[in-house]
Amino acid sequence: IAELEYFVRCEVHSSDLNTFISSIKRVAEDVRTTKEDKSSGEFSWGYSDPVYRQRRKSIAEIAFHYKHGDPIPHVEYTAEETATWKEVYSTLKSLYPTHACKEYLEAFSLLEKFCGYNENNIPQLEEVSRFLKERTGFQLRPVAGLLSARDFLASLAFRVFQCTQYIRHASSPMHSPEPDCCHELLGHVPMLADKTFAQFSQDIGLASLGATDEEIEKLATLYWFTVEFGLCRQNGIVKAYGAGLLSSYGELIHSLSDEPEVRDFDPDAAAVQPYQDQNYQPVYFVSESFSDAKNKLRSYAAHIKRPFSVKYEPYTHSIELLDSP
Ligand code: HBI
Ligand code: FE
Repeated sequence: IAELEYFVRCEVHSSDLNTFISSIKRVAEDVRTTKEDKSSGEFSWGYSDPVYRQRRKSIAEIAFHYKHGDPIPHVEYTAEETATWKEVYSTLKSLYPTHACKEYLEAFSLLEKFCGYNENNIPQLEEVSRFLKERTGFQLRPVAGLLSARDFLASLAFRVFQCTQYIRHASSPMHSPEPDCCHELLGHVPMLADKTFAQFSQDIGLASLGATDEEIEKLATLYWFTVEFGLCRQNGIVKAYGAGLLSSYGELIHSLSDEPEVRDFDPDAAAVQPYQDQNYQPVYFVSESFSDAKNKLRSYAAHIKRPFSVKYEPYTHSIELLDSP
């Protein structure tokens, strides 16, 4: 804006210079908003809605003040937010019986029974976190938005899943450019209730500790093609287990259609496969089972060069360093 103003002052010599400058400022502001709306991170599709921005700010406060071990504060969702949830929930739910893997379906029905999952209620993170802790030891931690891959993966090593608590803007219920509670609660949570999948997730986290930036990049890509967009074969039929699929009506259908290329899961290939974050994936990886995926990931992780090896100590929830120099 300062540059534009300088340019205008040099080039324009009219009596209504100030009017002209304020119109340029408005254009510049629009350009800035549109640009930021396209990127993810702290800017969302509701960026130009002041009420939505204020709401995001107040829910973010919960995450900023949160300390490990605290109960996660309850959020009183508005009628508009619950209506957005209802649209997402009921639309996606109609696809699950045919498109989701059996581990997902089993956990989903437990969440409906015990955790307030239904189309008229956005489940509370505290209740869901207590459920997961009992099932697989995973706990949720409220987070305000996207973290770096290193920070995000490190918490998985401790069976902590960083979970957003706000919901997408009401203007586009079936699409969100960033994670929101629909993505976390419908995509990630049911899978984290499965023992083997939980172990797989923790193993990616453990592999990330002490890894170089290049290795983190590869692990984040591996995470993308498994935890976010993974497929698996069950009784000869391909089903979805990735959270990015199970929280997106369009991509869930696309992933199981005959459009995309589908390859057998191989961590070495998945870790370097270029991916799409603006469009549907052209390639997916299919695992034979979660224990097969976990074993393949473990041998992949064993080849990562690192200054130390680590072991998770489940009794104290801590990481033990092995053969450190
Ligand atoms: N941050 N809050 C949050 N949620 C995610 O799902 C997430 C993240 N940061 C990075 C990330 N996911 C992945 O893209 C991988 O880089 C690990
Ligand atoms: Fe996710």
